[in-house]
Amino acid sequence: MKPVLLSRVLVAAALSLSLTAIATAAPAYSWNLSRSMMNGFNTNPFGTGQTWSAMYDAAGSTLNPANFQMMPSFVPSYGGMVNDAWNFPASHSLIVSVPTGTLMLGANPPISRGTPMLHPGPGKSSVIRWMSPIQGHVQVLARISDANAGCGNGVTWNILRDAVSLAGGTIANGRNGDVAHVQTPVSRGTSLYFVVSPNGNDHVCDSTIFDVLIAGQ
Ligand SMILES: [Ca+2]
Repeated sequence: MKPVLLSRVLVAAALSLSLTAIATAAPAYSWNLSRSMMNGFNTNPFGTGQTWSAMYDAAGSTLNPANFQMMPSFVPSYGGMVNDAWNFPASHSLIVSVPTGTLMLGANPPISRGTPMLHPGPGKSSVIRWMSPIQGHVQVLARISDANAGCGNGVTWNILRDAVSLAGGTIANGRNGDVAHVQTPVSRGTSLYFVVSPNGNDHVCDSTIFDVLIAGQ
């Protein structure tokens, strides 16, 4: 092969390798609430890109995002338990939390480290927001279950896209659970809200597991 031709072949090969490298580097476009909590929960918003926020409904259980506010206080080892929490101090037990070890709540089954948990206050919803960094469609898979069957009357839960209800239900006290699978269009800045409300004003034993995976398309 002539030197000039060989040089062209090598340049073409190098360009091809370069283009291949660019084409295989894609963002994950998936958001796992537990993973985000475990990789840094002491800021609010939290998670890579700060897509998640711990919030509460300042007006009660209105399901109206205009009333949702950021949880103001981070409390490591909330209540002396292996459970880091964002809370609203003026409302007893209104928290968004994540166990930092195996969490025992009374005689209930142990709750694993990294399990997303919400506890509403008296008449006030606990809320997690995910704010979309992408334009497109997402699939949301969530499982909602009662973490404390020791007392109370269960909870209601909802998933909202901005002010629009995508899914919801009521979980009776005990170990019952619901599964939500929804698909929705999103724009950059669209919010999805994951809401746990006390089912009336009875908030006792309302610790609720809300496991969430969001996958973009
Ligand atoms: Ca309740």
